Amino acid sequence: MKYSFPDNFWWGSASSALQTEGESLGGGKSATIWDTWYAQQPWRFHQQIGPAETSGFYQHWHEDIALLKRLNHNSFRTSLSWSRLIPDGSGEVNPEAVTFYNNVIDELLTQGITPFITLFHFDMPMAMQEQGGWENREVITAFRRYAGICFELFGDRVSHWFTFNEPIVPVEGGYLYDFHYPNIVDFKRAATVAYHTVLAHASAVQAYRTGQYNGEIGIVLNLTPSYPRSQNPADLTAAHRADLLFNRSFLDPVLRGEYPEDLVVLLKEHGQLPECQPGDAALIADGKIDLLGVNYYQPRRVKCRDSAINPEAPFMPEWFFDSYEMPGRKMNPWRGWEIYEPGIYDILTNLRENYGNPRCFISENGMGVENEQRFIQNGKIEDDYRIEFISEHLKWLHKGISEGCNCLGYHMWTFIDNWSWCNGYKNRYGFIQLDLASQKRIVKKSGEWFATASVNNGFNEVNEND
Ligand code: BGP
Repeated sequence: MKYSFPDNFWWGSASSALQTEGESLGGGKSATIWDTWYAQQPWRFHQQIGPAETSGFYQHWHEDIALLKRLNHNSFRTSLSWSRLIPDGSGEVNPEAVTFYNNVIDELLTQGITPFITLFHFDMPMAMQEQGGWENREVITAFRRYAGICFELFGDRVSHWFTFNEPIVPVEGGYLYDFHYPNIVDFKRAATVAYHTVLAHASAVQAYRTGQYNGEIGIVLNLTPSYPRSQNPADLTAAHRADLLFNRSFLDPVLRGEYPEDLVVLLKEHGQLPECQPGDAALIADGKIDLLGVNYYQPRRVKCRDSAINPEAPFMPEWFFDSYEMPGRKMNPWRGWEIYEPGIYDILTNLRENYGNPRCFISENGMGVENEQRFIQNGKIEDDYRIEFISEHLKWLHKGISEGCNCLGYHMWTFIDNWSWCNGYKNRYGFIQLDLASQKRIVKKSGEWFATASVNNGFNEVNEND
């Protein structure tokens, strides 16, 4: 193989509970913020499709795990649903949920697929949100208890745990940019939510260490490299600040056990620092991880602001930078995201050079495309664009590994077309096509390509891979 990967490289994909399970108010599960928001404002969701309409993993788990096997996955990440396992967030455990997750974990293991389990993937139980969500420190206590229950129930078989998936996203969506419930725009509250999420993460890590389970614990971060428009000092400062706010606000605490000094100074200067309590710093230091999941979809290009700030407008991250549209950039027009494959290499190199080369893997990478039916030939979606997307990213990943980066695997987003939050089923990401109405599943060309790459532990140039 021209691009071959280290032995035991993780080939697989990622998904999440709410985006696949269905039965969003069945099987003893209670509402998450998504169920509530959808009930209140269904028009905020593409084609008014809500979290009850999914690929139905709650019913189809057995068949879906057989499909994972067919795609030659040796590992697979999904999340547990807090509101399914502990419907009121902090009380009784739901036995039906325990049976369901035991079945899933046992079947994955039977099929030789290592389960990677996330504890929180955007799906705050409504019962916890009603208490203030991550703004309330009591929710941190409830999360630690939930995490401990998961470790006790499943830690004998699950040895790769992740506290959070992309914890900055609920901060951005729920407290800055209005794409998650509770649709607040308030930087200080956003900063508090981010800070408390770091504390919740560290608290769960502590619980894991105390229990001395046989495995490792980490977190999944969406690292979005900040590229300045130019080497002009004003552009460099803008990029540095965007990096502090969107990447290092989580990356530094989980890898170094502390916040970057520059970030603290910046927020202090603007009166946006969250309230700290004695013991927080020690807790954060205990939150250092064993394994980092890196989600990479797109770069962030920035330039210095060249317009004045409206003094009446709410304080926002954009006080420090403007987005920059690089001429000639390659776009995924359906999702509106730039495709920049070297970004994956830059992230890994940054981790190697500046963070002690931690154990890590690519935990999500993918391409959401609208109306893929137009690419059907002989009953199958011929998604050559996705094969190109994957292989081009894998080449840069391969280069990173060849230079010494400690990257252990590559998981694609996602296994089967799934419910994408406010975007519903608009952009499809799966290796497997889902017919939502009939629930029929058909493997796409990219799924077959990936299955071959996994078996070969690598690939040649795309057209030579058959
Ligand atoms: C990541 C999330 C996933 C998934 C993916 C695709 O940020 O971890 O849950 O949804 O992005 O993004 P989207 O669904 O917004 O197109």
